[in-house]
Amino acid sequence: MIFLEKLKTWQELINKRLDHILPAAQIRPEQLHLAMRHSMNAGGKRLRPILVLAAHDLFPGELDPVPAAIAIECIHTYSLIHDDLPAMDDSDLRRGQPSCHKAFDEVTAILAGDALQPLAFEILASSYSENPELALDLIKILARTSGSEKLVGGQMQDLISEGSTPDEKTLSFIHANKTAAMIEASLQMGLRMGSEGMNLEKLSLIAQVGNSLGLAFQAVDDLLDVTQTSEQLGKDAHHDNESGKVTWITLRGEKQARRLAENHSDNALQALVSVGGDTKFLCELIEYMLKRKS
Ligand code: GRG
Repeated sequence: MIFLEKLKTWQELINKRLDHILPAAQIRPEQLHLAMRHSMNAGGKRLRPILVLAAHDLFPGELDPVPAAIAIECIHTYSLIHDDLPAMDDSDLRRGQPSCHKAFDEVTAILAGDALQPLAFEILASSYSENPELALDLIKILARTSGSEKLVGGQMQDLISEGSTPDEKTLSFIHANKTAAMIEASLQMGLRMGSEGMNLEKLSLIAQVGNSLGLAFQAVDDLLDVTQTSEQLGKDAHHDNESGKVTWITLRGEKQARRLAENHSDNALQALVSVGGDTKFLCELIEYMLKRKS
């Protein structure tokens, strides 16, 4: 199957399975479940779940990687809902739709984000209960990644740095934790579920792929923020500048930021060679993520 066809097939598979896993909109309190569904189904690219499936397919095994892929999308979507809140990035548009607090209200958006977090861990615990060691490893990876030293810590540092000029070390800390950690976790979880899932060396190498890919992803995200429109992005464009956010573009200019994205992407491809397995789709995905327009 050619790359774009496979990407679409996997996006559709994730969307379909997600619909079954999410609590139904009719379950009380309806407003909360509607809000969770609003943000989860608003049209995200599903890159993290696809990275889980792609990493699993390097050394495929007998397990179904889709629940783990959905669990990471739950955490990612919660982080977007909370990031959009007035107390954080204050964004009205997300995934081409009104952000959760705009479609509902702030209280509902906070609680929808809150509810998506335990849902992620419930999915992991119940979907892989026949293999408790695996379930525990997946839970550990996702819990650590979404915690105070990674996702939440990166977000905290980002928000306290707003309006000032963070040094390059601080900016790298923000990007490694706010953005790259979730991409790293997606690849690690995928590999952990495959036939080489107990190979510690490969797990460490795939984390390097994820770190480089995540840093490339963030640099591309910053470039898209200045080059694309809100319509093209499905979220508020030119937001970094308006909110006083420092990026590689502010620090080093557009040309250097593009070069940085390319270098990180090349590093990811190189590290992937050492992981081995059937790397074709994941290589194409890394290249696609560098060239993405939204
Ligand atoms: C609230 C704890 C907490 C964290 C928020 C997600 C996030 C951290 C901030 C959003 C701002 C931002 C630009 C983050 C870095 C890149 C990123 C995560 C972009 C959004 O991911 P995409 O493009 O989004 O994969 P879709 O909607 O396609 O899933």
